[in-house]
Amino acid sequence: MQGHTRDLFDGASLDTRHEPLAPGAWLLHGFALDKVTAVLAAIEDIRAAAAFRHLVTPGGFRMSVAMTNCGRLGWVSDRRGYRYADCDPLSGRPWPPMPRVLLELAQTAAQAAGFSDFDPDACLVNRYEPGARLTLHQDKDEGDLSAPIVSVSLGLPATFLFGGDLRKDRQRRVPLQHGDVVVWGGPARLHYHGVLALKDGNHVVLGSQRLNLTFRRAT
Ligand code: MD3
Ligand code: FE
Repeated sequence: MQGHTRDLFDGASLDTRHEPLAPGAWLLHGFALDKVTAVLAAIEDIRAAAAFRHLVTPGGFRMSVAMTNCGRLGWVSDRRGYRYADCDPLSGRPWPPMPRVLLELAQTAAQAAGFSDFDPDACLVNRYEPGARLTLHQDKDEGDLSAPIVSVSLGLPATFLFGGDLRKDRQRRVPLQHGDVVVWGGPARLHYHGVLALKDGNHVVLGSQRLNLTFRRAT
């Protein structure tokens, strides 16, 4: 079913349409909205244990997006390359565990998109401030490319760029709002994608930032 809107007791509405973006890719509008308070509390705990930091690419550029991780493995980048690591290179300690509310959100979203046994072992948390962006790339550092990736957007809206299997393939622009969840797997798993520079703004819950969680099966 598509295009329905559920009314809440307080008169606010929860937009929960499930929009197919491409074979294997679904945009679940508002899927995370009813869990936002718990999700933000979980991110606060993660941030306290493993601070957001601007990683450096292998080519020596400081990323404009600030990152941290939770789960058994975390995605890191430095002059030596991109990889998953079981410890935070800033602290030397294991990444904070994946909070149950995050794991359950990722699994229920994957299931809604047709991926029934998603068992993520890594969650990358991206923080965008105005001007921050992610250039076109593929997510291919994961050992298990049969598992989908689940992405949760919070705070300021962003324009997502969503291409094909080749860098040169035509890109679609997909607006992502607070509470939206995207699941991509199967034939869409290696599609090129990116995020346009975040526009200035003030979000009622998160102020002038956007947070994005990506859940992956890294091993
Ligand atoms: C790919 N993060 O961390 S992925 C990343 O908003 C990353 O921070 C993005 O790309 C971010 O590697 C969100 C979201 C996404 C959504 C739909 C897709 C990626 C997709 C559809 C096809 C391919
Ligand atoms: Fe990506």
